[in-house]
Amino acid sequence: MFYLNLISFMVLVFAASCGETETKFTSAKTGSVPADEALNAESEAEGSEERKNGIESAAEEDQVINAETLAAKCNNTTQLTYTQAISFPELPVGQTCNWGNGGNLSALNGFLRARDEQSQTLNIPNGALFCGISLSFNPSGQSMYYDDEIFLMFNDIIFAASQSYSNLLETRDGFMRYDWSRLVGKNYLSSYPQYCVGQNCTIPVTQTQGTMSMQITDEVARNLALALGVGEGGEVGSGSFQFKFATLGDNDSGDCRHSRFDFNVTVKYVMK
Ligand SMILES: [Ca+2]
Repeated sequence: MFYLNLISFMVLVFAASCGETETKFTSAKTGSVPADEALNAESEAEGSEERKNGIESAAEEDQVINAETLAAKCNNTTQLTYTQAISFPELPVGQTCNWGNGGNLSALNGFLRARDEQSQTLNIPNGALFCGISLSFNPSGQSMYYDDEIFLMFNDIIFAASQSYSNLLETRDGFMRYDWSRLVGKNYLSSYPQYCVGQNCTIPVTQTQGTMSMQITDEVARNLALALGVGEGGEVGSGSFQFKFATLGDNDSGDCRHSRFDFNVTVKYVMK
């Protein structure tokens, strides 16, 4: 009887302590921190040094940037605006397509053989988190002309391409990435569609004077920032982002040329 009572007592103590533990666990999970943010904070905490106090812990959690927290930051913080003029100088006929050099092949009709690439740095402040991005093309009123095909990139993410090579190029984090090494030597066909990261796009066709336009939703702009690394905790900003313009050719002296190509970029952002 004594042993039975002892066992009953121990069961009761065990049950009571389990209940207490469960209560503590539940209370630790409740609060104002969203579930996803709490999960991210927990995974971030793995392997990190012990924290000295709760204030430091809260400060580190604030640095977790993902699609949800970036959208909340953009919606709940006064957004700043940064505008910059981007200009890619003309590449005139006869001075282009460095055939056989710098990763280019010799001229050969009907194949992607050579390209010329230009870049312009976006001088946005360090720690800027993108909430929106808009491009205003041809602000000088000039239309553009190119031969044979073009790519406009933001770092390696393709914003616009006169031909989509989704069959050859890699798509990561929802964005197709420019990589010349995957294109060089491949067939140059006229059957590929145009490609655009935005909406309501117009891209002039090869060897035809025209203007480019596109609209980029705020969600796509935030995803761009995340895909380019602003959620990884480092200083991302000035010098980290470049617009790039590539013109491709197959075989003739007019290839890789383009007229001056201008646009104004406006970034809406909040500070990290
Ligand atoms: Ca050509």
